[in-house]
Amino acid sequence: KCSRWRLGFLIANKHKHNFFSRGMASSNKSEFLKVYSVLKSELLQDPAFDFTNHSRQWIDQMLDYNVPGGKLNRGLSVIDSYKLLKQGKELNEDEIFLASVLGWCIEWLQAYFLILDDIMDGSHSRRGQICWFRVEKVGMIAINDALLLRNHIPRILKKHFRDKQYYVDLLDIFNEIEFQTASGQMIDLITTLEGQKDLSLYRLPVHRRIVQYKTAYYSFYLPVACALLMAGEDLENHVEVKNLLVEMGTYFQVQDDYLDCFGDPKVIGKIGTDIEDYKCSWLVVQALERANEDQKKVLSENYGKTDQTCVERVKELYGDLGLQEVFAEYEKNSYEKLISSIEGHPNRAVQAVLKSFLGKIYKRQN
Ligand code: GPP
Ligand code: MG
Ligand code: MG
Ligand code: MG
Repeated sequence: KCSRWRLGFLIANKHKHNFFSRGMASSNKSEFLKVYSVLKSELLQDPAFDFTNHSRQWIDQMLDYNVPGGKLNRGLSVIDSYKLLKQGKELNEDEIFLASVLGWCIEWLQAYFLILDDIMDGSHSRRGQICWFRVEKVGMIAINDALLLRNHIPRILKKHFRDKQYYVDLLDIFNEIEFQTASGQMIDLITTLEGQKDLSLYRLPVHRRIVQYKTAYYSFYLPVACALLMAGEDLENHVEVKNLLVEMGTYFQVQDDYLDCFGDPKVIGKIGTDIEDYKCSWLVVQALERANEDQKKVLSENYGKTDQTCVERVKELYGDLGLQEVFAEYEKNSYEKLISSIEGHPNRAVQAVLKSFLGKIYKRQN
């Protein structure tokens, strides 16, 4: 279903699209990448393990393949958010470095999730390259690599934050959010199991719960929570900000569901699998809400099949039901609602953080 030609094409276009970002983000990507190199070399000299050349080389290549090749929005957002929270005050090099380290911890978390998610979803490509577990000689070693990435996070935090008074809060937020994400992934997976018996279970509240947990907390709340902790804030005083970011993260995952089907694989760097995987995607939920009995029959006969004619039949139905327009309308409404909630927030610096986030994702193509 995913020809060599298509993958080759994806790889050829990787650099054209993948290192692209926009919005008010002022953080410097090349400075951020320098911190990646620092963290990598620390991990490759971790005294808790007696590395051989072979094992060191494996980790080195595994990190380069999986950690830095995405849009880096989550990681860069920690720095941007921290800068905005400290408005007016000059940041020293040390503070920028520490915010970058936290940003990388989120990128490490994301790399760990994506390796496993691609196995679970049976995906073929990611960030313009073949999924790690599909690389020759990797296979199921990818599962252990994911475990190592996950274990790198507390090691990085210990090395750089153990003396900070917010150290324990950092460890706690990473643990909490990993738990929420894994729980979201669980409901994504078990909903699929139920849906295969009864497609009518795929409704908006079910979808909302899945995406809130599997995506919104780690992608949107975590970067800001890290910045708030570094700025000396107590997270309990920022429940409003959290709710707003979870809303934004929900919108972000709806975009992901949309792009899975309608995005350009060369730009999103991956080939969608939601239709084949019988996923409770935003698109199928919208389709079920609008379909007549005949169209529902088309869905139940074609959804969840790997056969490309079935996939095409589902896509055609999405077109007939005007889902591209439905999405455009949803996108516009979400943006307006989010902007007005943001403007209702009493703190100007926080408003700036949230607007910069929203600016980065509104109408994104990748
Ligand atoms: C995105 O879902 C969700 C995750 C990457 C979280 C995974 C969580 C784990 C505990 C493994 P998705 O499958 O729609 O993402 P994509 O479209 O990028 O594959
Ligand atoms: Mg996936
Ligand atoms: Mg998934
Ligand atoms: Mg997806």
